Amino acid sequence: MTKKKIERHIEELYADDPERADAVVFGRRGFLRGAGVVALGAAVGASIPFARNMPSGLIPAALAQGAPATPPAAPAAAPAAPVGPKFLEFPGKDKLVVLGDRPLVAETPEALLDDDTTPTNRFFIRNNGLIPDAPASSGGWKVTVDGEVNTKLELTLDEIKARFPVQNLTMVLECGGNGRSQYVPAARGNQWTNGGAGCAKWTGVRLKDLLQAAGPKSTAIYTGHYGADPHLSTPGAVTLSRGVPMAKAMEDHSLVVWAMNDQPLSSVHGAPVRLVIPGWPGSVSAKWLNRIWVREKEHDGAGMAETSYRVPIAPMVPGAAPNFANFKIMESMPVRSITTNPANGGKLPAGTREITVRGKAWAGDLTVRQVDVSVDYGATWTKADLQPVRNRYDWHRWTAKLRTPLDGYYEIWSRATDSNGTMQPHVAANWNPQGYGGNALHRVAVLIGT
Ligand SMILES: Nc1nc2c(c(=O)[nH]1)N[C@H]1C(S)=C(S)[C@@H](COP(=O)(O)O)O[C@H]1N2
Ligand SMILES: [Mo]
Repeated sequence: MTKKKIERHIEELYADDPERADAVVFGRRGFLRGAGVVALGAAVGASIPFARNMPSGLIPAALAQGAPATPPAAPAAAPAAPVGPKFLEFPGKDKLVVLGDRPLVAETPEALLDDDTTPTNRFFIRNNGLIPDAPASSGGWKVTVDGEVNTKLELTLDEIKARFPVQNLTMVLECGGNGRSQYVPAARGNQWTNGGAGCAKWTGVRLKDLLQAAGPKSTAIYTGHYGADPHLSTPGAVTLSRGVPMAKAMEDHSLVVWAMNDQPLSSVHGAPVRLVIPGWPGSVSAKWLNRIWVREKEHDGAGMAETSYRVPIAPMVPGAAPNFANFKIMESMPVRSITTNPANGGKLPAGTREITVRGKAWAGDLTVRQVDVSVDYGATWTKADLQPVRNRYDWHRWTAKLRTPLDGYYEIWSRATDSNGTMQPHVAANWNPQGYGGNALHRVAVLIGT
């Protein structure tokens, strides 16, 4: 085989059968050297200065799923073009990556999460049903609070705005399935990378104030949330109805909101009014909110049962059939960091000896204690500088400087540690059929001078 042929072969093999490609490149002893270094270097389009640290079993980020929209070109040995992402075309939205058309689901590539506060045009979209028609009057939209309360409330949005103190908070909203694409074997559902999250400024009132106005009875233990979005296929059926324990609903940061980034909510984000219950899977933050049912037991609406938004209590065999008794409701989201600059697949000028890296980190109900960044496959780590949060549930913005001794192919790895001391793992753990909790460290491929 000519060298050219081997190179092409390796890249195709990485696309088709990553495990075998890895065995070919690294050999049985797991060392990357000789022909392996050359072949892998050709496949990623550059020499790999820290090749000696590259662990066996690692599919280079440049070749892995979710890698650059424009993969680094290896001119002579260019592979068949990989199937690229499908970009969203939606009024008022940037080029998000479409994960599903019906229902509409689109994520934000990490590099588009570089803003301090995520602009609405870059904020991810997760619908389970159809987008309801805009109401004739936003102010006249009604929200009912009923169930285990002393006084059933039926308030219009205008009344909600007038009656309770207005809150402005910058908070992360994150889909429960964020990170799902990291699971092997593939988990069921939208294959989010890390882009099922954003951090916006929300304006509204405390859910607690509404609940207290209704007067929860001592039997009130859980909420059930309802929105006006029609079901995809069954007229009249409920699309999604999840809830939270009263203690979470009564937190100061659980809001009923009508504005996002100082603008009235857009239709796709739940106009005219939605919940934002930060830190927990986004599915509890009902859009097009029209009812909060206070329950005397754990809510049993659409999306509460079996393996939906639930994680295993004891680890299960990946790919095995689930035993529903071994699942508990997913509460706080796990710690996560992303590098937002440079972008994955980014190219930097020849001679760049230091990269300034920027990113974000957040940790569900917890805060982030530390973010570490590596440019040598985790052999050494540099502590990032964290900016303080603007309020609880804000994300931490971070920066770090990394030394890049030679031109070539690098991966920037970032990993965060939460306030309990739990760190992002190297690979997604606790496999579950619907792939919740995938929070492996983030890897970004960059090329210097090629
Ligand atoms: N009524 C209703 N509310 C909903 C949903 C939905 O399908 N219907 N999707 C939920 C899910 S799963 C998520 S992650 C967030 C996404 O909010 P966004 O589309 O504004 O980003 O909304 C939640 N609220
Ligand atoms: Mo979600």
